Amino acid sequence: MVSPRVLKRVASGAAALLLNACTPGGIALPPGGAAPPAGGAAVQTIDVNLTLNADSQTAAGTSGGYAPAVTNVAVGTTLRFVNSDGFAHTATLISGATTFPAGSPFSVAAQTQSGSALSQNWSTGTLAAGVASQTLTVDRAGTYLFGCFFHYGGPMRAEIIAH
Ligand SMILES: [Cu+2]
Repeated sequence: MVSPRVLKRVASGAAALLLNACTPGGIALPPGGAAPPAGGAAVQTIDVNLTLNADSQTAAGTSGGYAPAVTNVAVGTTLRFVNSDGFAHTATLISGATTFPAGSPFSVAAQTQSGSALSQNWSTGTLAAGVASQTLTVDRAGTYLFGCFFHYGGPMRAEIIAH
């Protein structure tokens, strides 16, 4: 029997196919999900969805809009963001912060994709509905806060802990 969860994944894959003609700053998600990179390790996905991912309290402050709110990853692995929402978002590093700043820490540069390593400045750029981001290599242990350029006050912000 096919679970509702599987059906949802199939539906979002179909949405990605329909939308991938106009997706600056992102890459289309292939049907059936992302292929593992050379070396065989799976890509860990952070879900981007302000509609469905409720607020929660974390050590860094109020999180929301991403799932998990706190992602634990091992150095040497790979991450990516997938926008499962019906409208555009970014996931953008909040450089040097250990708690979420009260006001938006982002400039318009967040709307342009940058970076491929977690410990350096990075942003997914504007991710259209159904689109997956570039991959980020988890290159260094630490705590990394990030948020959405458009909905930082939503709140739309979360945390990655690399160890
Ligand atoms: Cu957003």
